[in-house]
Amino acid sequence: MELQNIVENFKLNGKVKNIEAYGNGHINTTFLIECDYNGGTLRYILQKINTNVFPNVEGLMNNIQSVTTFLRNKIVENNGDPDRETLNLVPTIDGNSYYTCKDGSYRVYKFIEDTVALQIAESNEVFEGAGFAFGNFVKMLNDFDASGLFEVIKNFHNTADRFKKFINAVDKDAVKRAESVREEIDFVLKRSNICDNIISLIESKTIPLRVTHNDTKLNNVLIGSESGKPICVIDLDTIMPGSLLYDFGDAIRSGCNTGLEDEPDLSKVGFDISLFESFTKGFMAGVGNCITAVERDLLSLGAIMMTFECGMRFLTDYLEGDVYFKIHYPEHNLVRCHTQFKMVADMESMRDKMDEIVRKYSKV
Ligand code: ADP
Ligand code: GN1
Ligand code: MG
Repeated sequence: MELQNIVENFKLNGKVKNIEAYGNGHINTTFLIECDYNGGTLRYILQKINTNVFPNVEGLMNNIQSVTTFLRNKIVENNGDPDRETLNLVPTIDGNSYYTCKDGSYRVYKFIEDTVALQIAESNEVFEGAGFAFGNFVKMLNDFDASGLFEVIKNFHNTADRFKKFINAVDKDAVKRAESVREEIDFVLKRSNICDNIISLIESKTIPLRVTHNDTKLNNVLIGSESGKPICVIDLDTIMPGSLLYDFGDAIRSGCNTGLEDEPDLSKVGFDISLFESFTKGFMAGVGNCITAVERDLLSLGAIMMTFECGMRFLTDYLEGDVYFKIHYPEHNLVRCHTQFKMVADMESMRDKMDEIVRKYSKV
């Protein structure tokens, strides 16, 4: 079905004049819709939901609906702007949160104007702001009732389970790539003993299970184009019970890299400790006293674990024949794996400094 026919099923204002591909996500397929409206242009985001990754669209969309409704109320209470500070779903003509046809399932969000999604932290100030936004996000959801949340991807950040899947992929060697990535496989095997570090702390209740975002990549927070201040945390597909260490860790993984996640020239890739300091400062301010002392002491572990896990996921996907992440060329997942492993090695060598920084900004 043409995209034009699909968008006719949503309650858009104005007349659709253009639809084009948009953004840099690895999972969904995102489009920008432009409408003529009152002599100007009104924009929306259309997304085709990746049902390979999210087979239960109903459960996924119920999560997003309930979390955005909850956040809206919080933002109003805090005298914020609920039309910009959280995602706003545009309902279908039938009043549903998504539309399904033979081509797949689609949803529409209001476009948040005058913002940018950054692939790389442009300055310490901007990254400190992102830290505040993600810390505050965990804080805002502190009293959200998680019992109605559907677990969209089971074991999403269970690194021990990810390790098992990795070993299966190596053993199966579906596309005969294992031999060519022996070094990368060894990098993972050498760290097999750390894989259950976070999950066992959750299971023993040493750290709390919270409602977390779980995909706190830098480009999942929209930044004001003029102000450089964080405006809205987006990409709410993976909101689920999880650990604060996941959210802190994944943001460090993506934002403290001096290069892009898929930079082929590894001399440009590395862990920037000054960006780590900025993010930590912002995150601590945003999360306030919602963090426990045990969580605080594990933040740098979280950063290493999330980066390691992500590199292992890219390598697993490479071994399985690129069935999960969108790729733009055959070695793309391997290139991504290399950047993550370089970051892991850098962080391992700077762990003490990272811990010192965390303590400097700790409020608990
Ligand atoms: P994916 O799960 O594929 O990463 P995202 O939901 O993160 O998909 O969207 C992809 C990109 O689209 C974002 O990085 C951002 O640039 C843009 N985007 C998404 N939602 C909005 C919105 N409501 N307003 C403006 N830009 C958006
Ligand atoms: C995916 O959806 P996106 O592009 O923000 C992935 C994350 C990875 C990230 C790596 C649902 O995030 O877990 O960390 O790519 N999302 C999902 O860039 O698997
Ligand atoms: Mg995204």
